[in-house]
Amino acid sequence: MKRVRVIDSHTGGEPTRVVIEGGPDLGQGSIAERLEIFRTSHDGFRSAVVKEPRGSDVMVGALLVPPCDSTSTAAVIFFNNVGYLGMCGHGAIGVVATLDYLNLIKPGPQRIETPVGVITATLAESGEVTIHNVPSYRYKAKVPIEVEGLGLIQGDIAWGGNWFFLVDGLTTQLDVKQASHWTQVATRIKQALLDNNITGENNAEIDHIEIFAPSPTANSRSFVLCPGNAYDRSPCGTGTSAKLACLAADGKLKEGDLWRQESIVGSHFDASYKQQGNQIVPAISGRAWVNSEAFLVLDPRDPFCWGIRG
Ligand code: PYC
Repeated sequence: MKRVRVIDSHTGGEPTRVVIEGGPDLGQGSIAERLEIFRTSHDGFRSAVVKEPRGSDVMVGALLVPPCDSTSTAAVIFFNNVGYLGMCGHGAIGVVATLDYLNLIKPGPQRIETPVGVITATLAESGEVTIHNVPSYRYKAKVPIEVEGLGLIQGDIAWGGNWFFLVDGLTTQLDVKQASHWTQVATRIKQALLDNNITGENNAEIDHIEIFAPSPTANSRSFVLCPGNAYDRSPCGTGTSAKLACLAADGKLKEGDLWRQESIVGSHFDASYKQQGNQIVPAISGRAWVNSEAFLVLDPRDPFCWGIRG
């Protein structure tokens, strides 16, 4: 019987479950090596923490591991219902809110290691957190693709800590009541990318799809499909980073100017960027709220101890 201490929060409606104690020992290697050990030797722990019956398809897990660099506050591996994420913006905001809740940090900048690079997350006295994400860039613009039920559409491919396909102009309205419709549309776009071997750089799978529409209260509203086919309730920190990279590449947003991204549930991230060569460093601000503290009980006699797989 194993007890795993977790703290749950949500960032703009999107949940993060931070594992505080009871996680697997992943050794002392680089964070990429530890991610590989997690994936190959402890994948049941991932599904036990985030999948039903303890979690849900929407839940993102965050395993805190000792940082490689002593100046870092933490190192974190994010995971979900189907695997592992490079970075996770809403999740990083959730981790910082959790460390604040535990009185482990004070307001100010926190260096956080992730499998795709180091980010800085600055906690304000108000509780707002600003992530300076990994450098982000547009890889390809206006990529045409034939999608079942949509015909020929086009989208940009961009990196924001995960790979995104960004589609504008499909609709003038994104309403949460139509979330299952947009899930189907985005799933068909993802399938078309796979079928046509359209990838990110170095053949990386594009596992996040973003659909944009106008918003009366923000610069843009988005629907974001995550790898396990759940949609992001937050505006997606890595997705907003990818969006900024496209806006910067198109000359539509100047360095330092504010971009307010709204999610399909109506939550917001405020964002801006700094140019770094031909990439950008996005700054994404939002707030997470701790809403649960618990011990998960992993009893191997339970037939669904490791989650409902599939
Ligand atoms: O906020 O970057 C994000 C994110 C990725 C997947 C879910 N949320």
